Amino acid sequence: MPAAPAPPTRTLITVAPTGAESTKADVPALPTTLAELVETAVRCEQAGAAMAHVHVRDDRHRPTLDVARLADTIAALREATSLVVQLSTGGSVHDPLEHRLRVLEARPDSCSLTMGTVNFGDDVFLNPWPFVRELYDATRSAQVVPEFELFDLGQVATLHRLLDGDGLPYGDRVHCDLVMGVPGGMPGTAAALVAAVAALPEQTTSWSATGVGRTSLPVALAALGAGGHLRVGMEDTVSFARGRPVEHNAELVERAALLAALAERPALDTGGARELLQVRPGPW
Ligand code: KMH
Ligand code: ZN
Repeated sequence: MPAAPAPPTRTLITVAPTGAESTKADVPALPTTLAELVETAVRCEQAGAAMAHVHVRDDRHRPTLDVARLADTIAALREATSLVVQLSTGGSVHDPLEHRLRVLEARPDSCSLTMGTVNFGDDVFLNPWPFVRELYDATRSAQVVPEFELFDLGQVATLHRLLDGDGLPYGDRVHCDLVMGVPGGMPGTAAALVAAVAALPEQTTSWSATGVGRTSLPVALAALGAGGHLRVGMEDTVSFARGRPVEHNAELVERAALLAALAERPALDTGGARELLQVRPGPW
């Protein structure tokens, strides 16, 4: 049996500040305007985040994949922070596949790339195999580093199929994010995390985990214990604790940075994140 890889000495903290599924009306603290998003990004970088997983909203706070708006958002984030900017190609459960493919035209550093279809609460998050392959191919043409998002063990198996058949991504690094606790996906438990990590392809160079809703803390603790990185943010949980809404994404990043420091793997800075993920160097 091969020796387990040494755990990383630093923790990549990704913040997912907005998402596409919560409404501004339901969650007024959600950063949906460009000004709110930039202010959030600045504070989250100060708190220890090195990458932002970004969903963009329109003037009425609804999810949008408008390419010009995405490009303007990337430019504003690059102006105000040195965060690695990862755009969502998942969009909302209602976004058509062709709009999701066009996200790469905005030229982010990184993008999410989900390895299969999953029930998503009462909806379906659609990722058919031909779409996964087409999007993967597009990431390489656009020199965008994908983050492989894995919602269940079947998607881990699909990642093997993709890498074995189509080869390594741009930058040659394979960074995965286990998205756990979605109603329809794998549960946000330590047992599920250990099973998923054990099944990751040998080409994997780093992985993080995200627990949705009340699985946020158990998943973060399990990820740190198993040598993983962390993703936190209001895309994934809008409660800081039982009965206590999140007031600002920075609170979640601060808590993640504290947990990482306690695990003696303090937060990785943005330069370290660029090195880890091998995103394409600027100027853009
Ligand atoms: N909004 C979810 C249906 C991603 O960003 O790539 C999909 C999602 C995943 O958020
Ligand atoms: Zn997302």
